Amino acid sequence: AKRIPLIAGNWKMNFDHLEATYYVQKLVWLLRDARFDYSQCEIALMPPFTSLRSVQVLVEADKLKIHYGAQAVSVTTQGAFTGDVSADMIAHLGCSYVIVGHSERRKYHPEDDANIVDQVRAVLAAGMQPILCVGESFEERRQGIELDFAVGQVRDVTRDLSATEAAKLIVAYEPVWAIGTGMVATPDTAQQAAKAIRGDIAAMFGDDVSQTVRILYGGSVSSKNALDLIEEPDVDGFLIGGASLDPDEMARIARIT
Ligand code: G2H
Repeated sequence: AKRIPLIAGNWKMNFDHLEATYYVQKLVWLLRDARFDYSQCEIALMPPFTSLRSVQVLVEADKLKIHYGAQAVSVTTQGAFTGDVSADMIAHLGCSYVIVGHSERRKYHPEDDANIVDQVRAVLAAGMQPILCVGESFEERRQGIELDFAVGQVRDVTRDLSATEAAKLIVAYEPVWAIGTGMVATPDTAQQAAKAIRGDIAAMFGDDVSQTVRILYGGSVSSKNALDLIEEPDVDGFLIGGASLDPDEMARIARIT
């Protein structure tokens, strides 16, 4: 494949740092037991901020081949912003990725497109890769405008990026109606959206960039549906919520992918 698949476990607000340590040890042990080939599929964990240091210590001490990142980031670099965490603070913990614009952040926090653009810039400036989440709600799908909507969300955030910056982007197509509902998108639905997004990235930044950018599917992914989804040519991996909380499930999905 042109692009190495990425499976990213989005833990959301789950696990304290001790549970995180136990989880990482178990996952790595399961993958070792299965003789998992890390060169064929990249694994990333996205714990809450409070567990990032524990994950870093384990990964560095044992030279583990897993990556990790944060679920959100401040748009400012430092100062009087109570409760915020800067991109440099996250990068200094060895993070590779930051999730940006997850639908739960768009809903529960004042994250609009302008704020999401600034998060993307902050992540890139700190030398990490943003995992930009987009996806339509049920209402847009009912109106038949789901592809335009998801493509438009990517375009709104990326239009001012340089091609070099855009090439570092990872997009997660997560239809809101599929998030945490058990209603997974069909492989065809995921492929259509991923293809449309890749096509628009090609129109904006050229073929090289569009063939580099990994486009993940997210929304009720499990070991039961991962195989059919990953066979689609434009689906380059998964952003996994609920199922990622079980290391056995995460290991199964990694092996399938
Ligand atoms: C979508 C996804 C992970 P879940 O939010 O980002 O969660 O797999 O639980 O639908």
